[in-house]
Amino acid sequence: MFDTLTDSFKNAINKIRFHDDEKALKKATTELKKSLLKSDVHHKVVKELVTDVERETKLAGIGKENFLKALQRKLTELLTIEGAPKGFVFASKPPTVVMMIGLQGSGKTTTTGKLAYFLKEQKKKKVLIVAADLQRLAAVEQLRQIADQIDVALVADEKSEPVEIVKRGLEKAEKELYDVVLIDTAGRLAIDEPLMEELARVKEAAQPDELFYVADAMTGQDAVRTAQTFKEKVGITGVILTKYDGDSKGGIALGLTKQVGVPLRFIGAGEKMPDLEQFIPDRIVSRLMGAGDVESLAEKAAAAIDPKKAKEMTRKIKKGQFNFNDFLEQMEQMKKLGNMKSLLSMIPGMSGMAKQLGDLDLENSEEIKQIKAMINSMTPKERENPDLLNNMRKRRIAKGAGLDQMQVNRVLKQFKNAAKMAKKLSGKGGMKQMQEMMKQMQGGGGGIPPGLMR
Ligand SMILES: Nc1nc2c(ncn2[C@@H]2O[C@H](COP(=O)(O)OP(=O)(O)OP(=O)(O)O)[C@@H](O)[C@H]2O)c(=O)[nH]1
Ligand SMILES: [Mg+2]
Repeated sequence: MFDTLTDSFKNAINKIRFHDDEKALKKATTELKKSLLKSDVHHKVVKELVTDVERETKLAGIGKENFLKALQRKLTELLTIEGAPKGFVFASKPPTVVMMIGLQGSGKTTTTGKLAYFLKEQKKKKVLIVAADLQRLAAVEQLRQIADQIDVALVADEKSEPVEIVKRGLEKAEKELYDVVLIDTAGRLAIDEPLMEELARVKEAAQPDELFYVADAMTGQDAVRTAQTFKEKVGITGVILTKYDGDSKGGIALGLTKQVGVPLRFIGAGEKMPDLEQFIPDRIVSRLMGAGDVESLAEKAAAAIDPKKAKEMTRKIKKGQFNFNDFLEQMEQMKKLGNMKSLLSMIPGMSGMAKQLGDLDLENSEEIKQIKAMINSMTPKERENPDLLNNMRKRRIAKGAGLDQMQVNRVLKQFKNAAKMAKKLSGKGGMKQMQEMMKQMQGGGGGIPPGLMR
């Protein structure tokens, strides 16, 4: 997710040589400055960052470690507003009421769904969505589909009007003890008075704990300017940047908090419901510096993986009994974890690997499609016992899946190898083997040793 930025920092860090001197430091800061500007970080932010890091490194003594420390400190400072909330914060008395506001097409409705999904799956909260966009005809229907998909309650009525529907939603939340109420509002093409007036009325009725400004990251510095205007006119408590997976160079995330004076709280990087991440400064800084974000990874995994099932799976793998049903179940769990690329970038030292991986889509890759088609053509017995598959059965499965027998053989072989590998890794010394493998994959190049930053 932060590929370009992480690369900028890595390149600069590597410019500080073993024999450290002013020249090496100058080279590093020049490199940093150049690449941050290229990633779309605002020039004032870049200047401040580079000047401070340079000064602090000199004060502490020029060297890689001091440079890293200064950079880490400055980045954290840039992304933090003293006393402001980080990630999602619950009101002291439920329900926590959140209003989503922003320009047309910025991603309010999708992000409302993603946030509901995050709160339900990761925080185990009871969430209610209120459809207060009654401008656009299809808006309510769009939200209804999202709410159905993630199985979250919705208050909607096409014939009502925004303030009315918000009141109804709050009453329901009060009565039925919801933890969080998320209000999706209408967007406009540009900032205009009628929109601001409507938002002010909805705000008055909702008395929200949070007003999240949803901004499209691809609009670059425009996102910062509109956020400033919404802050002045309606008031906002946080910003959510969407479409971070697109062509955006990502630099906007670095300057936004400082520029707007309101913290960036979440980042959306994909169209699917799990593609939303909390923006917690020290974790993001760790990731930017190539040291991963083990905490977020652990949180995601803990929420998505059922410990009982995981235990059962490990037992099967150890006994070499991993079958096709288990495979399908694992795929379902993986889906809940969200985008593979962003997961990898949370593992220390793996950000380079995440980049090489490109946009691997677990659900839609050709191989996964083939495996799924094959599994669908199997009888329940065959799914449980891959050893049953003799030539006759393979021919039948190939036909049913629309593949030729060679493809079926190849997939089966891969499946068996993977099961064997998993068995090996789950045994004694498995963890060590895994680490060796990771080291080889990274090619030993360039990254900061994860321990260094702690
Ligand atoms: N790639 C990508 N697409 C996104 C992301 N967030 C939203 N989108 C897409 O952006 C488009 C607009 O999103 P909506 O959620 O409908 O935007 P909105 O702000 O509710 O729009 P209005 O209701 O018309 O004001 C949709 O096609 C979404 O799928 C994201 O993080 N990544
Ligand atoms: Mg919408």
